[in-house]
This record gives sequence, C-alpha cells and structure tokens, in this order.
Amino acid sequence: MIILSGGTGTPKLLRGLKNVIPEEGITVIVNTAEDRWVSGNLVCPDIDTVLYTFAGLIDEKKWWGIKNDTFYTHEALKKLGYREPMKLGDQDRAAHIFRSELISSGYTLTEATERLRLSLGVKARVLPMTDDPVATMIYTSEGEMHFQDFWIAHKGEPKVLDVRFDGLDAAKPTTEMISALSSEDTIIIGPSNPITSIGPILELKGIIPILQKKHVIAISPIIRNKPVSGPAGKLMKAMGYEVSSAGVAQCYEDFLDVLVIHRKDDCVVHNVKVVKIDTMMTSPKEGERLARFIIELTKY
Ligand code: GDP
Ligand code: FO1
Repeated sequence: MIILSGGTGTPKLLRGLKNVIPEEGITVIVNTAEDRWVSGNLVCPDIDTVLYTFAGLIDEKKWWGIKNDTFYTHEALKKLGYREPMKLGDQDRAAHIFRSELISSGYTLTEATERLRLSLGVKARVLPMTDDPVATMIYTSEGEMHFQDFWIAHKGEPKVLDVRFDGLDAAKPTTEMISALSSEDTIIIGPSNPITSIGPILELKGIIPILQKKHVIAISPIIRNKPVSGPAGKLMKAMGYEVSSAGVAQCYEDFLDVLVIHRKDDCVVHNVKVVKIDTMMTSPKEGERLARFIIELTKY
C-alpha cells in the first residue's frame, strides 16, 4: 500500500495501518517542503514524524518529536543567547545530526532516510518526495516567512496572502518514489494539509499524470468546516478553496476517485465518489478502524 503523507494526520492513520497489515507492505511518500536547517542540522519534520510513528517513538501529544525527550541543548543554547526557531529535543536532534553528517558526506536525503529507517528498526519504506531542497514560504501581511516561522514564531496568526514553494520548479521527484508510485494501482492520500503537505508532492514534475492513471483515494483532513489541527483551513482559504471536504476535493480534482469524509460531515462534494466513516483518530484503535475501511476501498 502506498500513501502520500505530511506530518500529523497521516501518521495517525499509519499508526493504525501498521497494526492491520504487515509494515513491510507499506510505502510512504513524504513531503519535504517544511524541512529546514536549524542550528547546523537538517530538520525534516514530516519524515521524522513518519519514522518515529513506525518506530513507536512519536510524541502522541504533539505529533512531532520523540516522547519523553529532553531539551537540554535547546535550553543551553537559549542561556547562551541563541533562540532556536524550532524547539528541538535532544534525541530528536541526534537524528538530525546523523542525517546531516550523512548528507555532508555525499548521501542523498533518500539514502540518509534509509539509514535512519534501519537504525530505528522501521520496516515500512519511507521515501522523501525529492532529494533537492524545497522551502515552503508563506507570504503574509507581516512579510514573507518560512512555513516554520509562520507556524511557530508567529503562531500561524498573520493574514496569509500567498503560499509558494521555493526550489520546487527545479526539484526532481526521486526515482525511488516514481517507481513506487508507478508500481501500485491504488494510491492513498492521507488526511494531511492539502496546501503545504500534499501540495508540494503534487507539484513535482510528472506526479499528476501518474496519479491520473491510478485509483486515488483521499481522506479529508477537514471535518465540516474546520481542520482537526494545524493551519490547513487558513491556508486553503488564502489559496481560494472552501474550507470543507468539497474544497479538499477541489484541491485534488485532476485525479481524485474517492474522498473519505467524516460520517457527520454533510458537505456536498461533486464529481467524486464520497464515502463516510468516523475519520477522527484520537486513539490507535480509531486509526485501525479507518485503516481497515481504506483497505476495503482499495479492493474496488
Ligand atoms: P499541518 O499540521 O497543517 O502542517 O499539516 P499536516 O499535513 O502535517 O497534518 C495536519 C492535518 O491532519 C490537518 O489538516 C488536520 O486537520 C489533519 N488531521 C489531524 N488529525 C486528524 C484526524 O484524526 N482525522 C482527520 N481526518 N484529519 C486529521
Ligand atoms: N511545532 C511547534 O509548534 N513548535 C515547535 O517548537 C516545533 C518544533 C519541532 C521540532 C521538530 C519537528 O520535527 C517538528 C517541530 N514542530 C514544532 C512541528 C512542525 O512545526 C509542524 O507541525 C510540521 O512541520 C507540520 O507538518
């Protein structure tokens, strides 16, 4: 099974899916446009959340970082007068250091992710969307800023005028992710932010034509008129989409076959088959139930 993922909603589904089908049979294609160099190391929030979820390490209260991590280095930097733009845990930082050392010695991000995957004992395949640097920039009433600054330092508050992905035009999808996508009949798009998590994957050259030949099932991250978490609503609105499952369907209109929406969401969605179930995944069991439902849909 192949799934496109960002960093919060889809990992909740993966936490369920790995208890329902063998982990070896899961391939996840992950957004890298929210990646950022912090304190000398490359932080890849979405890749790490997916890896930590499979490894059973994810902090399930925040859905980023490692549970029970300490923040000694982050606090020590603060005492020295340097405020990191992201609050990095000590164990989480170790993964960033390992990744950055590998990249500095010539490994690609895909190869470095594979090394981390093996070290963490993850059996699923985790594939970055590209090995090239891409940065999500949010254009706001307070100026242009990196997604992480918009979300963390500015608490997602400034009015959003536009969203752009620096480096995306020149970025190549990896051969690993193209061959993974090409080898499956059905592609799942997890409940992730359609603008800043799935959007960059879709904008890579050649991805939409592949998806148009596949059976594509997406799970809506919007329930009624609100995202479960994060800035998806604000960003969808800024980019001219309705904040609803109909808006999500519109983001994917070029290739979507089935949209899974919450059973209490009475949104009218045109031109795509809609199926309903409880899509809230507060507990692992709820993720498993949704995973079983999705597996049944793949047997169309
Ligand atoms: P970001 O946090 O907006 O940058 O986006 P991510 O792609 O990392 O994931 C967050 C998305 O997952 C949000 O749009 C949420 O609405 C969605 N999400 C989080 N938890 C759930 C859940 O339990 N069910 C559903 N359907 N969506 C969820
Ligand atoms: N989100 C926050 O709101 N505050 C943080 O300090 C923060 C640190 C952080 C460190 C590592 C990491 O992998 C993710 C982190 N996040 C933090 C989450 C991140 O900003 C976003 O939620 C993801 O990029 C969304 O996909």
